[in-house]
Amino acid sequence: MSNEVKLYALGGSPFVCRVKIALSMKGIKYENIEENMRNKSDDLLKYNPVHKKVPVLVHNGNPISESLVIIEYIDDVWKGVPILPQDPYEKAIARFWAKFIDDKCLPAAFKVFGSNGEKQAIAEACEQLQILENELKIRGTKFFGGDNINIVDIAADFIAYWLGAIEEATQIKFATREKFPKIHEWADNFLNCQVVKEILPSRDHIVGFFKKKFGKV
Ligand code: GSH
Repeated sequence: MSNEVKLYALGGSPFVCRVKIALSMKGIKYENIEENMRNKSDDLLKYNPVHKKVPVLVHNGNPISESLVIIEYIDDVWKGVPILPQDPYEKAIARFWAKFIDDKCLPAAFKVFGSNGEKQAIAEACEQLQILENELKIRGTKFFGGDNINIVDIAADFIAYWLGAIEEATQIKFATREKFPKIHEWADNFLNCQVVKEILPSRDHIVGFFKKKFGKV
């Protein structure tokens, strides 16, 4: 099978980084096409007319959108290191937690910064993070994937890396190591993975971006 792989991307995006980590785990070479969110390319609008967002993976001309869907596609198409569990029940559980991160944790965290650290928003975000904290405690494993990262760890890249950078940019700190020791320990392990380290944008880039976004400069 010919393998032309293109990724419509944005360097600082946690969703794009999810896909880059998955591609890197499988050793897939691809063309990175950097988008400008203020002037989206015709190709991006053509390939993702519903959401008009990055990442979009285009494999042999076929576009796929939504980072978690793309990761599943990558895992289905390319053999090698598995990104989702093989066992159907374990796979369903992994999908559940990846969805929980997207549906609950991320919106709650964004609400904290969007509301300039409103007390209620912080309480709600802490409630969601506490669920992840408890889950890590129950599992007692290095990663959500066990000894190695899987789709849940990748889905949580925002929590491991972006959250602390945005806290620094906004000076709104709520997800502290004291409150969430397991999440911090997991994040340290995750950020220490070679495949993750090689992909993530610089922390300064993220802090600078969010300082501007939240009017802190
Ligand atoms: N649920 C999507 C995914 O998982 O891929 C979220 C993707 C997303 O929010 N991408 C942002 C984007 O393209 C960049 S971080 N935003 C453009 C816009 O909102 O106009």
